Amino acid sequence: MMYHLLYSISDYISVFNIFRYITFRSIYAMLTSLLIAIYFGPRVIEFLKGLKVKQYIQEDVVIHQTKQGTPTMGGILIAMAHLTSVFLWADLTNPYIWLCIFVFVGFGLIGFIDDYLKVVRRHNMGLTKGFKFLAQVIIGIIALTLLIKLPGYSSKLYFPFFKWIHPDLGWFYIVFALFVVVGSSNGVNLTDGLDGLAIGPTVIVAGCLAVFLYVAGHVKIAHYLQVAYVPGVGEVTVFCASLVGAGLGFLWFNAYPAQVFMGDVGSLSLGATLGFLAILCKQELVLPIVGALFVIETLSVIIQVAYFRWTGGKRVFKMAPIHHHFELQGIPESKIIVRFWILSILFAMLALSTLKLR
Ligand code: 57M
Repeated sequence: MMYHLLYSISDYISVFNIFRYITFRSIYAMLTSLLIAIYFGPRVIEFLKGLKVKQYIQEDVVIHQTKQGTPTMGGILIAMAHLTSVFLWADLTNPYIWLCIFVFVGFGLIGFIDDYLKVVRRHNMGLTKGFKFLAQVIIGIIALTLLIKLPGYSSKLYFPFFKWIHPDLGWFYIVFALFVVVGSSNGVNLTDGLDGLAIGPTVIVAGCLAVFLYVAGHVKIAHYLQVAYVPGVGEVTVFCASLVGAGLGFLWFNAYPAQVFMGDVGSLSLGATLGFLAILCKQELVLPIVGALFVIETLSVIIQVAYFRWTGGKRVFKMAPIHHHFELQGIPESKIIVRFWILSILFAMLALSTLKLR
């Protein structure tokens, strides 16, 4: 809104021309969501405490019993700060922005219902796995069908190291992209088991994707780096930057020892949004590199469950996802978290390097 208002008067006051620039608005979108999250954080936490929206910790999680009663559903704070900033700074005539909002809010609602049911039932069980998956698939299909119908967006698949290969998947692209969105959503959800463990890498991945989105939306830079040019998608950099700000603002309170958890309302929504952002800039195959931490967490669960079934009860890890394995080895929680962040930065650097590799 700020964009529309201030840019429209740039004809009379030339200094307002600055609002035309994606880079300028991205910086302010980030600062706005960051400050909103930090300012309203304590109020939202008190509000959640007042509603008794407290995390139920299973008795088997001995190491986490001290966290019993920590308010959850802090994803609401992320959503509030992020959406306000997007409405202020983004070009709301851009269809990609609306699709991002749809995915962010849609997956957030699934998580919200799941969290709400857990709170009402005072148990760690929310929606059934089947229902949650079905809802994720429906939201994903709607968003992706609308996306590939947009002029300028193609169903071609681009490879990071082999830039001359881009097969057109046609309608099958929706199935592939759905796997990316739903997989990413669940990957972040699985990672969200230690203070700041999910939001730190989420911020790093979003920051990295902001670069990819800017490049994909800039005809000259895209051609120079030989990556797919997607007209109009550069505007999503503003959305991405706002997500970074909201994430950092949430981290302010979720940092060890956490005053609030994000809940499924945060994790499902953030994960799906990251997947969708990678799809928008045609970096679906770079996402497993930049988000390798989420992939490792997910793989640790798959390996653990498969091995458990195959051997009739033996385990590869002391407990999956893998962050629990390190906890049970006696490594302090804060050390595991910071080390995972460091790995995440490393993966982001590797992903960015693919821009120059072919
Ligand atoms: C989310 N939720 C956290 C919080 C957060 C198939 C199986 C691997 C599924 C997996 C699972 O349920 N994953 C989904 C994990 C929970 O956090 C809440 O959930 C939200 C995210 N959805 O925002 O509201 C707990 O995590 C801790 N936490 C923090 N700080 C944070 O900032 O400390 C969360 C955020 C919180 C808090 O203690 O209560 C969770 O871990 O439950 N299941 C598991 O992850 C379980 N693993 C397991 O059973 N492994 C098995 C097999 C099946 C692979 C094995 O290794 O043999 C773990 N979860 C629990 N117990 N509850 C392990 C032990």
